Amino acid sequence: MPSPLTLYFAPGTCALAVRIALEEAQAPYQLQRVDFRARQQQSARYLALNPKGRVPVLVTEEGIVLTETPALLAYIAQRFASAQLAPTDAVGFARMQEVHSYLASTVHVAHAHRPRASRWADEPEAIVAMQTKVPQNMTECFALIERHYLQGPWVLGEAYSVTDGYLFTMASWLESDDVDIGQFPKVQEHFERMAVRSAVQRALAE
Ligand SMILES: N[C@@H](CCC(=O)N[C@@H](CS)C(=O)NCC(=O)O)C(=O)O
Repeated sequence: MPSPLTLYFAPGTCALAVRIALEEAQAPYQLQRVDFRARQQQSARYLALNPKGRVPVLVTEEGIVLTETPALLAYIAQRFASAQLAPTDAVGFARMQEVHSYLASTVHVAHAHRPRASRWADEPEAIVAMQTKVPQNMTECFALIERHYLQGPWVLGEAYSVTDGYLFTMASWLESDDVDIGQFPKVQEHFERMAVRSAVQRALAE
């Protein structure tokens, strides 16, 4: 019997997007919770698995360690291809990667300036200045998503994909970033439709 996939995660993080994808794919997987309060992501044992000290990490059935949310989402979509969680044509797949790259490199980083501002500066005034800017930056990111990326009814159009759980995860951070999701009617409607999907509810359960 092959080992199930193992997802290293912490609640409230981008690992939720991967967990949603695993649930949607009905993949056999087990969870390993990383305790951020105990700084377990910086423990020698965890750093041996992921030297970046971040979640998510996905260990495949063959024992291969994968990191970076866009890579994990593409892997799950291809490994469980029958679940049809990603476009198979070249342009559709590239568009999915485009959205994932934007979420990972721009939206996630804009959000991280609130809880993780000390990554970028040491001076308390600089940290406060960066945190103060988060609502504006997140508003600009979601205005762009609303106008250009959310095709409807799902992010990539008619077909549901791993991208939907990724956008849902980032949209779930808006409230704590002091951004009213109601400014973005398509994002809000998508968020509400996602929240009632059974795979999403299973992924949110502890
Ligand atoms: N580029 C990575 C970012 C991963 C990341 O920053 N994860 C955060 C949680 S959302 C984390 O593990 N933070 C722990 C820390 O900063 O100590 C990805 O997209 O997977």
